[in-house]
Amino acid sequence: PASDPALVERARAAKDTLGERVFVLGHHYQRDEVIQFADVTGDSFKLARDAAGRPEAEYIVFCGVHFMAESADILTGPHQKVVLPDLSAGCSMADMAVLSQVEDAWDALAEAGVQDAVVPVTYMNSSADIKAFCGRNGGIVCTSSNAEMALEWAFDQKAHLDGGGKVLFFPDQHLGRNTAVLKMGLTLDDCVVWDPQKPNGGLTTQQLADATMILWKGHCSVHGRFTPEVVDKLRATVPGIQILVHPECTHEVVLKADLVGSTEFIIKTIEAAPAGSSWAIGTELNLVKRLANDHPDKNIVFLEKNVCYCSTMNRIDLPHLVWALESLVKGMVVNQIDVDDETERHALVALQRMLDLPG
Ligand code: CIZ
Ligand code: SF4
Repeated sequence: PASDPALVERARAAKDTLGERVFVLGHHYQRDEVIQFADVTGDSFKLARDAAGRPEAEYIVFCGVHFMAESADILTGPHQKVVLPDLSAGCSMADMAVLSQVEDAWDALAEAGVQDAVVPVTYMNSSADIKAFCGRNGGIVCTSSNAEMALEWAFDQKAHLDGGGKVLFFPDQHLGRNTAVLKMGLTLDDCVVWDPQKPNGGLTTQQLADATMILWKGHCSVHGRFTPEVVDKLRATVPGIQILVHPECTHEVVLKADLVGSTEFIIKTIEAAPAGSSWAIGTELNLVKRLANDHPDKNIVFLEKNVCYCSTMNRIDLPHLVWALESLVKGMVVNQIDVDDETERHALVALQRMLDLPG
């Protein structure tokens, strides 16, 4: 449905009034009604970088979810204010790794006598205090575009140890497993899953000693729902269809796909695809619909009908954006995301390690 013309007009007017003072970032999974007002679009990594490249903008309005706005706040200057148009736009995956749980796991690794060999690696989709934990404990942040390089970096930190190092990877077990097994040459047997709901993660000391990848039991409530069966069905019914999925999908789905990669990779792949080619895409629905609209010469379908939008991404709608922008016009900064200095300092260490990765 087209967005309400009166709201479109109000958003435009507020943006015009604010001019260069405001910079609006739009994540690929956002609604079209919001994306039309984004100065730039991107995945969480690109948006954080874009925000850092706009020191003249007094206000960064982040159309995405909470952890992304936190990362933007960490990577921008103290004079810049980051606004999240709806504070309830969280990420269920990020919420699956709570700092106290991660600290408990860390202590358990010490008790098992393996902590010295472990490097913590957190996916960008985590809260600022989890990133700060990684900064304080020799760890690094990664995204779905650079997870392989981040794991290589992590194992390099412990290359001097007999038997090498281990990685504690959170919150997304699927990205961790897919990267370890499909990119790093590890086997499924090298991976164990740490369940924060169970004592000692549900693992024995021997299992912790033997594992190379300790995967946090977290997942994305959207990407985790695609199934391998639907891939088989599509291949049987649409000749020549290619399956393109995000690495947050389960290992079984990724194994059956033709191509796997970050949202930026998915977009580039579709842009480069020949006219007439057929694609089933396993990522958030707003992005898949936009790709289908923008490429009418290609046959683009959503991988699985039963999977729906990311409900928290969708909380940012045009009324919330208008409210945030009009408040700024009146000099009121609503829904500011302000990470405390101590957390910011340590989180920046882990983020900087990622930004310093080659490539
Ligand atoms: O699933 C997400 O939220 C993704 C892919 C985020 C991002 O942009 O890295
Ligand atoms: Fe979180 Fe998944 Fe939504 Fe991304 S798509 S914000 S990982 S719940």
